[in-house]
Amino acid sequence: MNVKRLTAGIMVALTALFGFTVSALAEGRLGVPKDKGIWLQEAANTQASRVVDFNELLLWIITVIAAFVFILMFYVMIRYNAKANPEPSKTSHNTLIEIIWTVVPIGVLVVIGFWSIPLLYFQDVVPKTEFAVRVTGNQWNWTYNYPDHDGIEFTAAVVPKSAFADAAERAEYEAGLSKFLGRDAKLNARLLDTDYRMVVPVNTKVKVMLTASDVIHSWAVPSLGVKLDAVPGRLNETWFEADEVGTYYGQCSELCGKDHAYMPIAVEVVSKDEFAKWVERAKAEYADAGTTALGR
Ligand SMILES: [Cu+2]
Repeated sequence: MNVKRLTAGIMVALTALFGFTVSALAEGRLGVPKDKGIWLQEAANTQASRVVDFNELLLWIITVIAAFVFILMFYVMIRYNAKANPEPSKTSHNTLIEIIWTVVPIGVLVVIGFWSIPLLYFQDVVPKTEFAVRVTGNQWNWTYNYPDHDGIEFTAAVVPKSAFADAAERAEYEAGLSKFLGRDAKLNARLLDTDYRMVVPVNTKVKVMLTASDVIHSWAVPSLGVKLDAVPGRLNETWFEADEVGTYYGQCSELCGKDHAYMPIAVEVVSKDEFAKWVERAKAEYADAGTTALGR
């Protein structure tokens, strides 16, 4: 049974029924949530597509279980109510049924574990990476530090909502971003865009070292399949590899205070050449700041 195709079929049926928008594959690469989307964000790398596939598998398992339980419940309510079945059965034990309801759930858990445990390790065990980026969560922005590139460091904060209503303010933010990235850049998504972006090269394994300076935050980029808590006084590590050039958005995903909803994450994935050029420019301007909670 092709799980992907079946799921797509169901989504199309739902769209026909309720007018939901099925999140189509993005043109170019923009890792953003789709308007009226009800599905997970489109996967942009192996990590994310494995997460999406696993979610689909789980959805099928829980759908079958829920349908079975509901049908059984209604059957019992109708067939064995006091009117239809005035003389109740006095059965108290049935070895076969007990074996079935023990073995079947074990089987279900084994099937889930067969897929979930390897995925967990795939995300958790950091492979050999080319370089690391230290990410520090602050109330309410993110500091990015590149220890392998002379400690380039900058802090990315949300672009205010007003910039999406006011053309002059928007142009100002876009000019700043273009200067930072070294090429024309546009704001793409209200409340997801930041004044600076984490910049990484395409097809490169990058280690993300996470911590926080005040309270617990969580660094999450759905389309890249990354989500990990940033905990003050602790160092958490994860990794990702982006398969395509583009801009990928995420948000702080651990309630961290009043502006938790306003500390988005924007990751700019550029070609290796462009990354090398960016590093040279950024070194001149942002190197050796060394002010993350991790120090240098
Ligand atoms: Cu936060």
